[in-house]
Amino acid sequence: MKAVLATKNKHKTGEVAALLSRFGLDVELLTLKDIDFNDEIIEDGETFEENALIKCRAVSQKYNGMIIADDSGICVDALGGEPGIYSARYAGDGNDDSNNKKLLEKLINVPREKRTARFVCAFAAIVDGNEYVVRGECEGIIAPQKRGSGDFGYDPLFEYVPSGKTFAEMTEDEKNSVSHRANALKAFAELMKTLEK
Ligand code: ITT
Repeated sequence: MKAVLATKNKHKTGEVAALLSRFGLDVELLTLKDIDFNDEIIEDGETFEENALIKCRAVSQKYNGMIIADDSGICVDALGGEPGIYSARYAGDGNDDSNNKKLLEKLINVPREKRTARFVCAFAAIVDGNEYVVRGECEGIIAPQKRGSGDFGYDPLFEYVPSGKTFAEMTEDEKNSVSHRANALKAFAELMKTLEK
C-alpha cells in the first residue's frame, strides 16, 4: 500500500521508512513533495498526539489515500518536561545546534542523576477515513556535552544508558531497535495487523 508521510523532516523520513520495513509493514512512502503539498501546517495542539493528528488532517484536505505523521520531541524531567512539544523550536530559530546549546545551558549545574529525560513519538494515521494514534517513548539521560556524529536534533545529547552511547554515537540500526520512534512504529504495526483481521 501507499502512504503519504506528512513531514518535512528528512531524518524522520529515513527512520520511518526503515522502521516500517523492520516491523513488516509493506508501505510505499510518498513525501509531501510527491503530492505537491506545500501548505504550512500550524501545529497548535497541546500534546504530541494532537499535533500528529493535525499533520494528518491537514494533508487529508488534499489527499484521499492513507496518511501517516510523526510528532516527536524530548521531555527533560529537571525542566518540568520541557521542551516537549516545542522541541523543534526550543531556541526560537528551528536550528538543532541552538536547541542543543539552550538545553545544555539550562542544565548547566544539574548533576547526572537528575538529567533524566525521554524522547516521545506520537505516530498518527488516517486510513480509510479513520484516525489512529499511538505513542512510543525511550528513556535516557542528557549528556554534559554533545557526543557522536549523527546530526538529527537532540541525538548527540541523548544518552541511551544501557549502551552508554548517545543516539548520535549509535548506528542507525542500533537506534532503530530501541528508539521512541521504533516503539511507536511497533505499536502502529500491531494496530495495523488488528485492522486486517
Ligand atoms: P515535521 O513537523 O515536518 O514532521 P519537525 O522537525 O518540525 O518536522 P516535530 O514538530 O515533530 O518535527 O519536532 C520534532 C523535534 O524533536 C525535531 O526537530 C528534533 O529536534 C526532535 N526529535 C524528535 N525525534 C528525534 C530523534 O529521533 N532524534 C533527535 N531529535 C529528535
